[in-house]
Amino acid sequence: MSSAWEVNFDGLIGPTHNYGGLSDGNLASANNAGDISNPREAALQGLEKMRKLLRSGLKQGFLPPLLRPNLPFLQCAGFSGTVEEIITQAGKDAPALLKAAYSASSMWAANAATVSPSADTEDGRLHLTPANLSTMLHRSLEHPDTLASLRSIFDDPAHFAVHEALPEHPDFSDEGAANDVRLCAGHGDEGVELFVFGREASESTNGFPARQTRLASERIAAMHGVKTDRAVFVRQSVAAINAGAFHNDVVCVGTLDTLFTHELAFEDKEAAYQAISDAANGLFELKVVEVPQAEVPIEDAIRSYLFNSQLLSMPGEDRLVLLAPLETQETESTRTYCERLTPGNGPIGRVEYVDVRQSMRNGGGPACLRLRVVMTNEELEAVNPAFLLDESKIDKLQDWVRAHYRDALSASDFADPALASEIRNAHLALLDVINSFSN
Ligand code: SUG
Repeated sequence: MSSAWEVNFDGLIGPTHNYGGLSDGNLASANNAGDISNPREAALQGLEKMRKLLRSGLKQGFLPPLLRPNLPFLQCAGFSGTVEEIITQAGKDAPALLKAAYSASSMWAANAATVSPSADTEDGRLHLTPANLSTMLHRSLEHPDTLASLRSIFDDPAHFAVHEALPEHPDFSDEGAANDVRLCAGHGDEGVELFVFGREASESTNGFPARQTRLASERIAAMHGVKTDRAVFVRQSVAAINAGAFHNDVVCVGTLDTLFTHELAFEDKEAAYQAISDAANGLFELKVVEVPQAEVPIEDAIRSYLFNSQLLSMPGEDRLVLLAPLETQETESTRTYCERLTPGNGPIGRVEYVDVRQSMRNGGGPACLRLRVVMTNEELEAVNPAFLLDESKIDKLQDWVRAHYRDALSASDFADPALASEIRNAHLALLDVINSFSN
């Protein structure tokens, strides 16, 4: 087995975290719309989750929050003048656009990009493509800045290829790694890349939006040079999308040779398992841990985010650990399921719970908050070290959060231009913190 690490790059939760109700089909976002958020608590919860993984011996990185409000977007939408004038005018004429411009949605790093580790690609480089996130207005604003961020982190073309996002058209709707699962024997070995789509490019669907097209997944796999017999394209079930699984990672997670999935995640589950097994031929034997609808109804899976957990191979443990949100422990069917799961002989040996409630109330669990990047030792040497964390860097980021974040925020605060300058100052201070990490 060639050695490689799974590095989790978490989105550092930005100072404008708020409950905008912006995501149709995401029940948590709709149910908590208009509530007052606590950006400080949100960011501290996210950083504590990163600390927990570091302490378990895993490698942890971060992606900085994008600067908000997104003034270039407001300018393109016809607002002009000074920053104060743009914000005041947008607050009066188009509060919905101002809310989109203020969204901190880049925190959900699982949607930042699709990642193909070097073991899977024709040219032996690690490939990343930012997701165009074209289905939701507020999320479609992320990719140009995400591209810049990824290019500054993965900045050595000998090892990394960071592509531009796919064209912004509904035919190419792409939501990144949230709809992908990579399966393999060991992280450094060649793997199978499972791409889950909700619709064909030309298809219009009823009910909640299907945010990923098959065409988008296919073009990314081709662009990354994933070998055709190792790429699998599977359709997400309409039932799952309409129950609120706006990304596949709300009903399915996998790592190494294990796929942990709800019975209703895929349109044709037997065909999906068979296609993965066929693609894994000669590499590994697929283990499927399927949660029956009779034990955990899909509504409970979505409410509790059982599957939006991080499935981790921890140093010194021979079975996998499921890092689930506290809501999974508080929902009876999922708690009972987890209690029964671990004493068995299966691949998941332990469940731990983590508090990311602020993010959860917008539909983002532990798995949404991280982008998994499998990296070899040489790639780790080549990556920009400022974005790889140790505990003292986490302490410094927490100090920065405590100094600059509000403990209460709502959309009604956005029309005040003073908030924008407060946020800008916070970002300038963050740049200083990140610069200090490079030295
Ligand atoms: O895209 N929520 C995000 C949640 C993303 C979760 N990511 C994964 N499943 N990987 C979304 O729907 C809500 C923002 C608001 O309503 O203010 C939001 O964008």
